[in-house]
Parts: sequence; C-alpha cells; structure tokens
Amino acid sequence: MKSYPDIEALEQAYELAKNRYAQVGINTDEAIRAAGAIPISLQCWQGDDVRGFEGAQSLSGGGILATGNYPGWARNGDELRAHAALGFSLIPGAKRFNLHSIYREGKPGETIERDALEPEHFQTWMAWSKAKAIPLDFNPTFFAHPLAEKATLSHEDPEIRRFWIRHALAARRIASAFGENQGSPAINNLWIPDGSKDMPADRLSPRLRLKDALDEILARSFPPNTLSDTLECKLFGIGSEAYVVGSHEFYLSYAVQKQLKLCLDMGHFHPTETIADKITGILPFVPGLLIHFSRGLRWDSDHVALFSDESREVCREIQRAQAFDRIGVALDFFDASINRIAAWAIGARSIRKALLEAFLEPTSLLVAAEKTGKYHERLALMEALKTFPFAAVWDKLCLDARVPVGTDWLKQVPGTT
Ligand code: RNT
Ligand code: ZN
Repeated sequence: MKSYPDIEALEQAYELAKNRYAQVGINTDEAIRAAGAIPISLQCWQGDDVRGFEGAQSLSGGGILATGNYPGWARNGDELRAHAALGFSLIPGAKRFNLHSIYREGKPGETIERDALEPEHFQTWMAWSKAKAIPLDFNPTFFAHPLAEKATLSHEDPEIRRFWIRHALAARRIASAFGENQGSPAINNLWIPDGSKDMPADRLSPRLRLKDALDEILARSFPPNTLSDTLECKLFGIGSEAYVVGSHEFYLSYAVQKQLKLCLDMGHFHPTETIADKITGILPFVPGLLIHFSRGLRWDSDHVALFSDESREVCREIQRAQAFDRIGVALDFFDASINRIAAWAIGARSIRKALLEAFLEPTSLLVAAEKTGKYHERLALMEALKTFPFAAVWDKLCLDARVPVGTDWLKQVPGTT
C-alpha cells in the first residue's frame, strides 16, 4: 500500500481540478498564491484558555469564559511560544500572532500593574517574532482584574477610569513598538466588557464616559506605519445581558466620526445575525475592518472557527469587494475542552480553506449574469461551484506550503493516537 499522502495521486487530482476551474476562467495556481498570502492572526489566548501570566488560575471576570479542563495549556511564555510554533508548522500560509496585555513577561512573581506596562515587558515576544518572521498584534486587557469588576473605561469613578485609560495608552505604545520591530503596523484591538446584567436606568452616561475616555486614548498619535487601532463591539456577555456600553451602534458611529477601524466578531451579534452583509455596508465609511473568526453555538460561546457557511460567506464577501488590503483576518476562540494546538490548527486551516474557496470563485461570471438580469444563471453557477473539485486544490495548497495534507497534521499533536 502506498504511504499517505500519495503525492503523485494528489498532483494528478490537482491537474484535473485545475482544468475544471479553468473552464470557468479561474487560475488555481493564482488562487493558491493569493489565499496563502493573506495573513491569519492566531490568538495567543487559545494556548492557555485566556489565563495569561499575571498569576490567574483561570479566566474570571469580563463575561468571557473558557470551559473545559483538557490538559496541556501553556503555563509560561516559553511553553506558549513552543506550542504556537508547533501550531504554525501545521497551518499553511502567512501567519501573525495576537497577544493580550496579560501575556507580558517579567521576573517570576513580579507584579506589573497594567497601567505601567511597557514595550520592555514584551521584549522576548518581539525577539521571537523577529526570529520567526511572525508579526505581532495586540490587545489591552480589560478583564480578569479587580478594578474591572464593575466597569472599566465607562466607570463612574474617575480614578478607576483613569487607570484603564492609562492601560489603553500603554497598550497602544506597546503595539506601536511591535510595529516598529516588525516593520509593519500591529493591530491594537480594544474590547471592554462594561455593561449591565439587568435593565439599566441610565444607558447614556456610561456611553458618554466611554466616548470621553476613547477621545483621550486616541488623542495620542503614533506613526501609522507602526500601529493600527480597532474597536470591537458586542451585543451581550455573561453578566451584561441587558446592556453593553460598547455596542455596535456606539462603535460604528465613533469609528465613522473618527475614521477608525472596526472589529466585527462573528459571535457578537444576535444569534441569527451574520456579519458578511455588514462588510460592504461599513467599508465605504471607515478605513478598514478586523474580523474575529469565531463560532457561537447558541450564544457567543467562542467555539473553534470552522469552514462553515458563515466563515465562507465572510471570505467570499471580502474577495468580491477586493478588500483584503483593508481587512484583517484574525481568530478569536478559546476552547479549553480539546487539545489547544489542535484547536489552532483546526481553526486556522478552516479559515485558510474558506479564503481559498473565495479566491476560486469566478465572481466576474456571477456578476455578468447579475448585470444582464439572468438570476437563474447566477444561482445555477453558485450551486454548481459547491461540487467543483475544491478538495484537490486545498490539498495542493498544503503540499506547496509544506504542511501536512488532510488530517496528517494530527500525528504531530501530542496526545493524538
Ligand atoms: C470578547 C471579545 C474579545 C476577546 C479577546 C480575548 O467577547 O471577543 O475579542 O475574545 O480579546
Ligand atoms: Zn472578539
């Protein structure tokens, strides 16, 4: 029996697939190149269930939750970097790594207040990023902290609010240092958990305080070639079911007014609401977007992102709008019930697959049918594309990228039989 993967058979299957796609005007070699070149930013927090290195035993506070007790979460920077490097070797195409402030490193046991964080606390990350040629992204951390129990940037106590403003500024400074280190902007994404479990009597005041806080945070300018700011909205969280200060309408309005980028997380809207259609609705009015690929199961549960209808539609929309230069692709899930390296591999490979499928779409044919009112033709082609030999092109993308084909990558994951 031939060993798997049978490279010759894969190459033959690819040649047949290439011809099939050529019949609808698609060059599969080009699609493979284009899909592989889009960076996917892997979330460091899947590696340790959002624990971080401040000494927290488990994620608590802020209304986000990693459930499960699968062994093997990374306990320090060296382990997290080693696990991430193994994950990278299983994922084809360009990659970035996305850090949260709580992943700062210091001397063992050292307390570093979040408003006193400096680029030096991320020196090891920056050296690693450079050595591996993996650019970094960043996030201030507004959860899992005693001062975050009631609220953060919208807190009514000016002292607490100021603490979080200083933290947000520190995060921008650090992200800008990343950008300088890597020679391209680091995305710094701001998400706060502020909200209310039950119906608030005053929805306005916290929003006005958040607006003022953002004004102050964003007043400081950094070279745009080092830092790119994004704001992430949310509909609800655990403990903020009735009201979230940083809602979609709030950040959308703010981003349009200040010309900032927005982050759309797939789990942050009503359970039946999807984000694909929002992309071209927002893009004409803001400089860009960041997508958090995630999978909510009945709620914003942050399950591993998959090659799902929702992910595929988002990638298709970005391709059709030719907007990859203005839209960041990032993962945001944290499943503590499965092997964490496998979670990265499953999620990132799935999104790479969705990107490839998007580049294999003969969009111009669909648009031509649309323009001439032949909607039956458009629908027929969309339906036919679903059974094109996509798998052979995906296998070829993995082969070219020298990462395992099919489920072969599982052999590399510790604890897999
Ligand atoms: C929370 C947001 C946010 C976080 C990460 C850890 O609902 O999605 O992006 O998941 O910052
Ligand atoms: Zn998110």
